[in-house]
Amino acid sequence: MIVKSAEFICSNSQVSKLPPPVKAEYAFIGRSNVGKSSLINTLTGKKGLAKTSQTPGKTQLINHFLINESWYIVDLPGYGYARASKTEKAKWDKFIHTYLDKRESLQCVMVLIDSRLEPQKIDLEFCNWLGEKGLSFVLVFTKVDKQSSIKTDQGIAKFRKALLATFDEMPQFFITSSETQQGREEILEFIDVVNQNFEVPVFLGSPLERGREE
Ligand SMILES: Nc1nc2c(ncn2[C@@H]2O[C@H](COP(=O)(O)OP(=O)(O)OP(=O)(O)O)[C@@H](O)[C@H]2O)c(=O)[nH]1
Ligand SMILES: [Mg+2]
Repeated sequence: MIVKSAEFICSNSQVSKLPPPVKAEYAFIGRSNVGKSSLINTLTGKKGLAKTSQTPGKTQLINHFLINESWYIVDLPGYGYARASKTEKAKWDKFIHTYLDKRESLQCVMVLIDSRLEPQKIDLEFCNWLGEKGLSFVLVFTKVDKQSSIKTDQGIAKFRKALLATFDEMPQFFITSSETQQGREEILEFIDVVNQNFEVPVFLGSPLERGREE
């Protein structure tokens, strides 16, 4: 897919104020500092589109970016920020879980995993939560430019092993670097295919009041 346009639409702290759920949407989520905002800039080819920072906890709101005037990328605040208080963490959980669980136009959750780290409990727990909710997700291993491809493969094998404790199979995954653009085409191609099957959800009541049918 060629990205012809990418524009910032809105930042939200309330799920009730999101844009109408009438366009296919892809949420980028993962631990604080994993590289969500950087990957969004790489995918869109716009350097300053999503704000990045060396300090974890930069993205605090749900940010919508409209791509090619037809689908959304959503940048979410990172989870597992060590210095966040218990209250802040609980607030994050509620806010993000409500968004993920209720957003009818959400096509796929892109779960970013730092390729250099041992499998992290918080990432596995988050994948398990997505699995329990029946939400589609893929894994995106980030920052692979920082190590050899052998190390990356070993890291992915470890993550796969940890995930298979609760899942029957490894979800689809991508190997990426925002430095070298590795994985960019593959992710855009994946989104392109999913977009082609998108149908605008039919609402019976207010979309935000109606729970997802289990
Ligand atoms: N070498 C390298 N550095 C990266 C890559 N992706 C991100 N970074 C760096 O990692 C840091 C965090 O990147 P962000 O994109 O802001 O991370 P984030 O996940 O959006 O962080 P929060 O918004 O705080 O949750 C920045 O210093 C980036 O330059 C990558 O693929 N390779
Ligand atoms: Mg960010």
